Amino acid sequence: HPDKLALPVGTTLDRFIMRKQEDFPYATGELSQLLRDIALAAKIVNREINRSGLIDIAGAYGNRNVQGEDQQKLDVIANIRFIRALRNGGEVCTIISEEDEEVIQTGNVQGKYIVAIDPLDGSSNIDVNVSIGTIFSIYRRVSPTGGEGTRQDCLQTGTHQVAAGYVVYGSSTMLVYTTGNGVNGFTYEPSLGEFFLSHPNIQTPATGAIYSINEGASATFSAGTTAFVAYCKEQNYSARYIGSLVADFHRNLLKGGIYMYPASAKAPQGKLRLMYECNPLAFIVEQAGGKATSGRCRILEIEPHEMHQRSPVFIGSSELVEKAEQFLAQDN
Ligand code: AHM
Ligand code: MG
Repeated sequence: HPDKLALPVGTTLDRFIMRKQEDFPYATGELSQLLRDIALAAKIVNREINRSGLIDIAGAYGNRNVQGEDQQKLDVIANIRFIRALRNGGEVCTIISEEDEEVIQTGNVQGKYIVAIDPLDGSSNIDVNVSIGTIFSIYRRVSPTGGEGTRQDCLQTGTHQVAAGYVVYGSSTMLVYTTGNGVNGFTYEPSLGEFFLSHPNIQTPATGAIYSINEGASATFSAGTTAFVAYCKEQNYSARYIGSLVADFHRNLLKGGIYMYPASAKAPQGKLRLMYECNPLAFIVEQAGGKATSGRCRILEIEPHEMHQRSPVFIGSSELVEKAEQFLAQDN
């Protein structure tokens, strides 16, 4: 589906979503509404994150909440906020969240969409003021409306995503998403409470000079991963690893590079979750011209059999991922 109109930098997210919807003559606007619900929850979570450093100070002034409860952890708050926004929005029948063991039925039995979400990824970074993120993925339900979303609704392969995105809460807060028609990035202007188009039609460089992996675990890497990391060093690539997936991914998307969370002797399926982390970022990277593989196959084609399933992932610039695949072939 060709882009009928390119929208200028500075377009608000709401307007952008509305105009994109006009490109699809039969669209009912439900997906647009769902994207706006996510953006609203992101603003709320952004506010909570920015205030988090103040909580102890406020506490010191006797400003604790009336019940004297301990402040809830931010990842729990983010989970509650996103679920509430999706429930109130009405378009989503079922949510699966990295924070919840079980599926969440919203009660919106007419809702046509399923959302998979990691509400606050990299939460170990909060205490040290490092960027964190939200990652989401949207599917159309396959079961008929009128009842709860089913297991099959929730366990669709990544190729069935209708939209995916992330929010990075960093030096600026940004929302980046795709509906399968390119990738666009929006930067939050807190004084106006709006996201503005800042990165239209993101294309990731075909190659790059950054590799991102937790090398502390190198003793447990496979032969293929070890050889590829050695190759990156021979090429004099820069090592960059924040330890916050969204931030590492976002940097490499814009600059060119490869992010890896491999299988290891300790974690044979790697660490990252297929439904909440690998699939949404794989959809985005492919839409931006990049690639994502598990080392065995394309991430988006992995058959999920369990909500919280993990997968190894090698994701980023197409030439670097292809190079990694060559080295990883020896493990298969
Ligand atoms: P989390 O979902 O428990 O926050 O863990 C995911 C995070 C990612 O943000 C990051 O890329 C990865 O874990 C880092 O893991 P490690 O410390 O093993 O390198
Ligand atoms: Mg996570």
